[in-house]
Amino acid sequence: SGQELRSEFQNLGTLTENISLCFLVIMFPNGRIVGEKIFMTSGYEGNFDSLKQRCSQAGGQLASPRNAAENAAIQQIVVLYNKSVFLGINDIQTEGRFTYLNGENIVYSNWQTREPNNDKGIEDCVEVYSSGKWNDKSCGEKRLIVCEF
Ligand code: 293
Ligand code: CA
Repeated sequence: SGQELRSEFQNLGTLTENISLCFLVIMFPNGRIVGEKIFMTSGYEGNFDSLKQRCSQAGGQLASPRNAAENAAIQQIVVLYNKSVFLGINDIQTEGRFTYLNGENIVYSNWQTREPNNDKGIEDCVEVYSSGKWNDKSCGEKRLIVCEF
């Protein structure tokens, strides 16, 4: 009947409102939305391989900012947790050529002055400081996880 249809639509309305509310609660304070991307941390800290695996396991990938707005969102999480993060960017394959996890050369960077310096010849991963600036760092160090979805 028309009345039954109306009440089903009302149920759908309250369902989407509840889902939206759950989303906002989860996004505060662990996530940031930038355009089509969502950046999210779980608070976990580990080395590059461990972070990469965890993001992938969750159906996302390690944060890979492609512009200043995306980098600023990651920076906000670094500041909030007071912990540097590792990006989904490295020069493991070819020293000095930084790529995303799919092997594509990076299209955006925000290096700190005098970085990347490949200090001691062992720095192939990229950490983000609370300033938002990047430093190449040994992939074996432990940093905060931020995934993108
Ligand atoms: C050297 C010189 C420092 C620099 C550091 C980092 C290590 O110790 O100025 O901050 O390397 O690049 O990743
Ligand atoms: Ca460095």
